[in-house]
Amino acid sequence: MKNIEKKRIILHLDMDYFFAQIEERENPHFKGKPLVVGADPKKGKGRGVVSTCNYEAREYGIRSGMAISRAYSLCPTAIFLPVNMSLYKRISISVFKIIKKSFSKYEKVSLDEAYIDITEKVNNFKSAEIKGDTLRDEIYKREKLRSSVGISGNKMMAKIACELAKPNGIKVILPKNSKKIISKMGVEVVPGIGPKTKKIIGRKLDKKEPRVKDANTLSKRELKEMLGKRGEDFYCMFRGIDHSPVEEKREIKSIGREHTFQEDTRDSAKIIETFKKIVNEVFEEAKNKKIKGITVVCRFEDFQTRTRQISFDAKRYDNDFYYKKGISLLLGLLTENNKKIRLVGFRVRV
Ligand code: TTP
Ligand code: MG
Ligand code: MG
Repeated sequence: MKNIEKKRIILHLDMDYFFAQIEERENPHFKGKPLVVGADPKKGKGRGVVSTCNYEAREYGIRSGMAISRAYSLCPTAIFLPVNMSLYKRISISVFKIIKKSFSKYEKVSLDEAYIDITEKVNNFKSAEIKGDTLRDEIYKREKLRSSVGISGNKMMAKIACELAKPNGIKVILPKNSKKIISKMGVEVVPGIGPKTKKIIGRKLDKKEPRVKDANTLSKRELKEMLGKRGEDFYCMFRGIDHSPVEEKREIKSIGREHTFQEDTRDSAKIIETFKKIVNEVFEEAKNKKIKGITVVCRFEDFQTRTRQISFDAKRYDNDFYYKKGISLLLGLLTENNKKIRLVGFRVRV
C-alpha cells in the first residue's frame, strides 16, 4: 500500500548559477568570461572555497565547494569575486515574492530554490509546464535572471527533472517514466545518499559507482539490514517514489559564519579567539531572534569536516549562554583527534 503514491504535481525551481549570474547582471561586461564567486584566490595561495561559478568556469572543471586555490590553478584568468551576500539575499526575497504571489503551497529550500505543490492549481502535466514557464518568465521580467524548473509527481523526481533542465530550461518527468529515468542514474541522486551510504551500497553490490538499477536488485529487507530504517525509504526512492510533503512556511532560518585559517593550526588560543569573533558576528546578525539551535563546524587539515549541534527548548537565553555551549561543542570536536584545523564555523537556527 505504501508504495502507491498519492497523485501530486510538484514543481521544483532553482536559479541558474545564482550568485555568479547576479554578478553578471550587475557587471554585464563579465558575461561570456569564466567567473568565480567565493574566497580571495590570492594568486593561488588563497584558502577558502568556491561558492559558485558560471557555466564558462565550469568548463574548466571549477565547482562549488572546491578549494579556491584549485579553482585558480584550473583557470587563473577567471574573474574572481567575493561573496556579496546582502545583495543575493535581497534578490532571493524578490524571487520568493514572485512565487508567493502565484502559489500558496511552497517550501523554501535555500536562497535560490523552492518546491511548489501545484496539485490543486492544475489538472495535468501539460498545464503544469505552462505554469512553470510563466513563473520562469516572471522571474526574468522582474529580476533579469534565468532559472530552471523541473516538474514531476514528487519532490525527488521534480528536483531530478530540474537538474536535467539546467540551464535556463524546463523539464517534465511523467510519473510513469520516473522509475526508468532514475534507474540509469548513480545512487547518489537519491536525497540522503552521501559518499558513506554510497560506499556501503557499492560494497554490497561489488561496484564502485553503483547505479540505481544495480541497487534495485536489493530487496527491501536487505536495504533495511544494511542501512536501518532509511533503507526502506531508499527502496521506494530507487523506484522513483518519494512521499515527503512540500512543507510550507518552514521558515527555519540559519545564520552562520565560517573562517578559514591562513595556515592550518592547533593553537587553541588562536582557534578560540577566531571562534569568538565569528560567534559575535552571528549574534549581531541574529539580533533579537530566538535561537533554536547552534551548530559548530570544524574542517581538519585533511578536509574531513565534522559538525556538532544542540537544539534548545522554547526558553530564551542570553548570548553568553549560547557562546559557552558553542565553546563546549568546539572543544568536543578539537579533542576528537590531533589533526590541525583548517576551518572553523558557527551557525544558529532561528
Ligand atoms: P546551487 O543552486 O546549488 O548552485 P547554482 O545556483 O550556483 O548553480 P546551478 O545552476 O547548478 O543551480 O546553489 C545556489 C547558491 O548557493 C550558489 O549560487 C552559491 C551558493 N552555494 C554556496 O555558497 N556553496 C555551495 O557549496 C553551494 C552548492 C552553493
Ligand atoms: Mg541554483
Ligand atoms: Mg539551489
